[in-house]
Amino acid sequence: MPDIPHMPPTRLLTAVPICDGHDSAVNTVNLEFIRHGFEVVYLGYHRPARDIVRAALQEDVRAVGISSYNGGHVEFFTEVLRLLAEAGAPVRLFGGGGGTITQADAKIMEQRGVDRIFFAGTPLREVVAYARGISEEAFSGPVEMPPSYSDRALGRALSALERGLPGASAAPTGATRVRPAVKTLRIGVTGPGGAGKTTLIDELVLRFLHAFDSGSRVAILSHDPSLPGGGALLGDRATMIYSQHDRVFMRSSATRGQAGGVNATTECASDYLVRTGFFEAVLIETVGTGQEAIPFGAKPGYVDRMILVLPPDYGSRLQLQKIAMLDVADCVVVNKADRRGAKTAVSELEARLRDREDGVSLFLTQANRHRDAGVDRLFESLFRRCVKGA
Ligand code: B12
Repeated sequence: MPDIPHMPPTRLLTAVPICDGHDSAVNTVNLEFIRHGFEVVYLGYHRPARDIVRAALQEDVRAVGISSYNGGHVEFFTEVLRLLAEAGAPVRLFGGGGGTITQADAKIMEQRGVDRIFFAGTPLREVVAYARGISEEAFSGPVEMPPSYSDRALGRALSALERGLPGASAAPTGATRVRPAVKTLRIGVTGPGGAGKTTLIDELVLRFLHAFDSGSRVAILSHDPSLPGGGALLGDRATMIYSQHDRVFMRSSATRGQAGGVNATTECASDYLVRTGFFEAVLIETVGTGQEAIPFGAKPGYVDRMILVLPPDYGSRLQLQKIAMLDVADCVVVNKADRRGAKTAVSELEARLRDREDGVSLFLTQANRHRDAGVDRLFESLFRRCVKGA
């Protein structure tokens, strides 16, 4: 067994099944998990079994927890188990659904391989104790890398990189590029919390899926902050629609004490994804950042394009003088174009960027609007070269 330098937080994934909008219980359970030091990838409600399993493999979680209140739980949990088994992933499945999952149903589910069902009124400390049991197990055996470079293998490789395991930084062997002539484009997306970075990325992904042929894939490395106790809610997937797709590989990471918007292994993880040759683009989304952050390094940094996303209400013109990214970003996006002050923001930014001699483009977008022309322009400016070559 290789030496494990430190024990990172245990990663769990939680979700609510398709046709079910009861997310109150899962939110309560998530909060309890992160308070106790777990990293929880939350997929949101109304999620098909396939989305849950794809996410579990890419995120390389130890266990999946499902909260189901609208019935059909026996079939739904069974389908998740079937897809996990098909992928050869030893991921535990657990969950709850108040009084709607009867003792008799739970018995059938457990016979089929569900690890544990929690009934109505279970004290949350019992749920946490169960998850602690999983984390102790997680590090008791050797880390085995699957032989092929499936999503599961990529997910495992990124976990090994995070833990600094020996040999983890090697590129997969025998990988062939989908388009040998095209260099993987690395795009860093940053900006303050609430600017709409995740929605903008999801819209760029939608355009990617339409513009590129069905063999090409895109990767996303997204980040959320760790709490002082080590737990984190990794919730970007819950707000994404188009990124729940087989052609998208997404990994959610916590900052784990690193300041600046990403974590200590992000650059390494993006290098790894580039070296696989599987992706046309790797998009890196930071946590909401402050004025002094330059998360991808000073220019040229480790990405090919740096995008700064700002909401129109960044404050006064004076605030713009203090934002370090305005000196290095390749694209500045004023998102939420429908908000008051968006046009003023554009002219103030034009003035702020006027002295930049290295070329910077300014875009006005409304990412939450379908087919927004500003997002179209941003996509074309990023991918023009690649799309033409497709
Ligand atoms: C709150 C609620 C709502 C809220 C949901 C708010 C929200 N955002 O979640 C609202 C009012 C919106 C709502 C709507 C509906 N509801 Co409703 N709702 C409930 C209610 C009253 C409570 C559920 C709840 O959140 N409990 C709080 C949790 C924390 O407590 P708990 O259930 O005991 O949870 C424990 C364990 O079960 C377990 N657990 C639960 N989930 C998980 C997950 C994990 C990972 C783990 C580890 C553990 C775990 O841990 C918890 C800790 O103790 C239940 C009745 C009930 N008493 O269960 C009906 C109930 C679930 N709803 C019901 C129905 C029918 C509906 C509607 C279809 C009504 C309608 N006709 O419009 C809609 C559907 C909404 C949708 N889009 O899916 C039915 C379902 C019937 C069925 N399946 O046979 C129920 C049972 C009410 C009833 N008796 O008829 N509902």
